[in-house]
Amino acid sequence: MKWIAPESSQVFSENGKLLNANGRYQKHFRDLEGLYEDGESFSRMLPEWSEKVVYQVEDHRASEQPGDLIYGTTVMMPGKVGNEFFMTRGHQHQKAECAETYFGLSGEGILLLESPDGDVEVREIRAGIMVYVPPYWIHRSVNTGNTDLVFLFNYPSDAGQDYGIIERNRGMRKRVVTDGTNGWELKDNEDSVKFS
Ligand code: PAN
Ligand code: ZN
Repeated sequence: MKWIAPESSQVFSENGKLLNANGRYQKHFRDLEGLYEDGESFSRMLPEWSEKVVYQVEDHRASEQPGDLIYGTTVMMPGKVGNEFFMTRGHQHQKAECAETYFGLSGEGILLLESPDGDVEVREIRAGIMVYVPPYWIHRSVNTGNTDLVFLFNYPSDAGQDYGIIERNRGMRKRVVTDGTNGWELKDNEDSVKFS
């Protein structure tokens, strides 16, 4: 048996840099068409925003062996499309029984969670807060602040991500919008097929 070597990684809280990352990807504004309720605002922003990186992920993957772990960081830009805060695509794990942890490094945001029964939960993400994503819950992070939101995540190597579940449900049941002052509030997504 060839043993996987232990490793340590330096993580920078302000910009999410993970020094020994061996995986990374970026999401541009243009990649997120159809995610936001206000399609007109999205189209209006497109010329200026199209090529901007709205979030990026760096991770460390030692192996794909069941039982192994992937860890990494996400950095999300602040901003809104209409009243709705910038967010990730969101997903359920392909192996839905796989859990995950998020740990806030800097900025302010929330993790929006939805159970298979349609229960919605929200947990704050900010420096020093660990959020546990239980098996089966759909999860999406939202930057509700004015600065980059940076967090660390950790999940099983064989978990995978099912992005189609949110599309099939025509969105999560709740949207995260400005409350008109400096905060956020949840708003029903009337398009959601599970909405009742
Ligand atoms: C995270 C997310 C990451 C980007 O690593 O994948 O924050 O969000 P989307 O995958 O929804 O675009 C995670 O939850 N992994 O399982
Ligand atoms: Zn996940």
